[in-house]
Formats: sequence, C-alpha cells, structure tokens
Amino acid sequence: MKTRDRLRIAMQKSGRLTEPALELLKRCGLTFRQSRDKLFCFGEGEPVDLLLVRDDDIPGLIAQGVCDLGIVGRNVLDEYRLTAGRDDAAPLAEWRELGFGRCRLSIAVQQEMDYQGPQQLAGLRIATSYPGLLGEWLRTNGVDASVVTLAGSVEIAPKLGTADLICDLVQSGGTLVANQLRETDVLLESEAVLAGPKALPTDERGDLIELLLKRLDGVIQVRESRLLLLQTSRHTLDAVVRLLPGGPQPTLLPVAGQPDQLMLQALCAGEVSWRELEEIKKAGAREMFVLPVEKMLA
Ligand code: PRT
Ligand code: ZN
Repeated sequence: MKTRDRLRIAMQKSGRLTEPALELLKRCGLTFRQSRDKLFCFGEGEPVDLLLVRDDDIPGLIAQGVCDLGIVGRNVLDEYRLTAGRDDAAPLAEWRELGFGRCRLSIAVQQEMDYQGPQQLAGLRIATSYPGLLGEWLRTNGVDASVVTLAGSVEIAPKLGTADLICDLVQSGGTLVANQLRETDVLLESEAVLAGPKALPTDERGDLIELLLKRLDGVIQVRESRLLLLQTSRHTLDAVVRLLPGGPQPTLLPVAGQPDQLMLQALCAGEVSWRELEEIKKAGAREMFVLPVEKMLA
C-alpha cells in the first residue's frame, strides 16, 4: 500500500450522519477548509483530511486503502462485509461506536398478518436494501424465502405487490405505521461507527489514528458527563457521598477559613436531575453546581 503522511477519513457527504460526524470531529480538535467541490476537505490543524461521499461507498474506500478511516452506519459496514468481493480488499473492523445514527434493521410484516415466527416466512418475498444481512438471518433461521433487492422505497413494496413483507431500517417506527406494517424481528442494532482496516498502518498514519482514538474516547466518555461541585460540612460528608450519582470517587478540597467545611467535586456519568440535587441538599450539601464537561484526558 502507498505511504501517505496525512490521514484521510471518509464520511457521508449529505445525510443523517453528516452533521453529527462533523460535530464529533470538531470536538476532537479537527477543523477543515472546505474545497469548492466539497468532496475533499483539507484538515487545517492536524494532518487529517476528509473525503465526503455517499455512505454506501465508505467501506469500499477503506478496504481499497483510498481512505484510512470512515464514519458509517454499522448496517452499511456489515452489509459490505457480507456482500463485497474480498479479492483485493483489506478486512475491516469497527474501531469505536459513536453513539449517533441509532436505528435497527428489522423484519416488518403487513399489519393483518398473524405472525408467529421466522418459519412462517418460507416461500414469501421479502423486499430489502440489505440482501447480505437478510440472507444471513434467513440462513441462520433455516428459512427459504426469496429476497427482492431494492435500492430505496422498500416500505411501499408490499402495497405495490412486489413483495409480501420487508426488511428495512427502523428508528421511530413512524414509516412502518404509515405503511400499515408491523415490526417483528430485529436483525441488527445499528449506530454510526468509526470503521477502519483491521491492522493499523505502520507509517505516521498509525500514530495519527492512535491520537485520534484517544481524543475520541475522551469526547465520547465525557459527552454525557457532568461535573458536580458542592460544599458540605465534614459531619454530613458521608451522607452526601452516599447520594452522589455513579462515577469515580469524589475529590475533596479544604475551604479557606472554614475548617469544618469541604468542597466536593465529583464526575457523574450522566445527567444529574433536580430531584437528585434536592436529595443531596437535604443530606447537608450547599452551593451546588452542575457543569457540562467539554474535554477529558485521563
Ligand atoms: O446519499 P447516501 O447514500 O449517503 O444516504 P442514504 O440515503 O443512504 O442514508 P441516510 O442519510 O438516510 O442514512 C444514513 C445512515 O443513518 C443509515 O445507513 C443508518 O445507519 C442511519 N439511520 C438512522 C437511518 C435511520 N436512522 C432511518 N430512520 N437510516 C435510514 N432511516 C430511514 C429508513 O430507511 C426508513 O425509510 O428512515 C425510515 C424509518 O424511520 P422511522 O423513524 O420512520 O422509523
Ligand atoms: Zn446510502
């Protein structure tokens, strides 16, 4: 493979994953100068550039070594792994789950069908854009059904009579309801992932990927975190600590001129509710602050 000294990340040009992916990269300290054709974005701070493409092209670009990493739905990555010719393609790996673009790939039948289980699908026609994942599920369940591969508008296939049921992505379920369909089996829980080759490049790009993964872990870890600050007297400390929402041990600091008082600082794994704050206050805390966490480097 050709050696490059800049890292290249593929991501969706325009779609559901575009905004959250850009936001995540920005939080990792990566900023880009968008070129006029908007396909290639040159990285300004770090030697990391972006290639903006259709999401379906991302796994192939990584496999062929055109890009080093990609931000793509697990559904697209797994479908590629199951269907692509593997001749000259490097095996791909999921490096990190990114926590956005959540959806599931599900079987959905017509509302009036009395569905008892996969066996009932034998001999039926299933419309999908995911023939690889569906085929694997049918094999696992020992069901002989015919797969009708469609590029889009899968949900209207039963109404048009081109299929009996569908296998498609579901998020809120609204599309299914609007088309008189009912979700029955979940084949895959999906979200956006950072995809890359199984083996890290051995040149500078390997170091850049490691740096990026560390920053990403910091961002992902603190995204939901809150820093809780409060004051308590020494004799109410135990009661206060017992009520703190989950997280590592709190840090205690003395308060100048008030030997009985302590300042407590705790990193909480998620949102801290008003109710939790009120309970902690009742136990003896005062001067409470809940702060969002922007960055963390352990
Ligand atoms: O142009 P390009 O090929 O890049 O875009 P695309 O149209 O293929 O992708 P896009 O932007 O629609 O989705 C990108 C990725 O977002 C998908 O590969 C999934 O990983 C993820 N994602 C998350 C979803 C959904 N949620 C989703 N709800 N992708 C599609 N949908 C569609 C689904 O196909 C169905 O038509 O939304 C409808 C269902 O939504 P609900 O809320 O009605 O259930
Ligand atoms: Zn697509």
